[in-house]
Amino acid sequence: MAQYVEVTDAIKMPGLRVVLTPGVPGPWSEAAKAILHVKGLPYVKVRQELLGANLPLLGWTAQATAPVAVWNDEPPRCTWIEQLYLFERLAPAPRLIPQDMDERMLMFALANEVFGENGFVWNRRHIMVRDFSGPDQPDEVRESFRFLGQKYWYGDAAAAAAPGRCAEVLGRLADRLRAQRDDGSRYCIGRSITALDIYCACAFALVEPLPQDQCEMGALFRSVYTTTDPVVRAAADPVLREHRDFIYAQHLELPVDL
Ligand SMILES: N[C@@H](CCC(=O)N[C@@H](CS)C(=O)NCC(=O)O)C(=O)O
Repeated sequence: MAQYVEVTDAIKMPGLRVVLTPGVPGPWSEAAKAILHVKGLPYVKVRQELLGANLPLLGWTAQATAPVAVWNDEPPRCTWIEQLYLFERLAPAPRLIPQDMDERMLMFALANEVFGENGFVWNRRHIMVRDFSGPDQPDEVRESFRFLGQKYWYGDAAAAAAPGRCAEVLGRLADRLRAQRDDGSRYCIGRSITALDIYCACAFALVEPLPQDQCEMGALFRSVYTTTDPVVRAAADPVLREHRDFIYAQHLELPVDL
């Protein structure tokens, strides 16, 4: 079990502090941890309280969500793209942002589809809210997902669009991975790992989580993460799981340390 410090203590510390939600393998947080692992960057884990008010975190970073990365006295980095630039600056090797401009533009475009606002993970969360906030759910589950829905602007239009948005992103990634495979590469772009490989591998947890011996999850979380939506399932080409398993086996920490 990972060690976490409280936000109130972390604020006073120098160096790299990363706010994470203990026990929850959220894709944005797992990707931040994975990048730090690949780069061998030391950091202190800081506790975010799942579904809590997180007032000290709000005071420190002007928002209440995880992950956040804070380096010394610099501004807190609250989104995946700021975190990637920070980690790449602190540890330039191995490079996770392609040097070639065409590859770099492609990587950020696809990464935004997976991890950006209204991308795959965002819309997959809308589907969770849709499926777990109804009157048939136990009170605690329903209230938790209603809270998440309000926090991340869930509504009828968002729910209606979400499966199609998720499926189009998965389809585009699967096409790309197949083309890369035909060209002799197991990676999303070029012939070595980029941040996009990590984002895809971590996002796939919301289609099918890693097995229990590699990522310990409670029964409720496992069922919330496992996709049952027929549109999303149909788009979950096996090449995506093969890529996730390859990236974890070759580059990331297993079992996942929560
Ligand atoms: N701000 C991040 C996204 C992070 C995010 O949305 N985290 C959610 C994952 S569901 C979270 O921490 N939710 C738990 C909570 O709000 O308590 C980014 O855009 O890169």
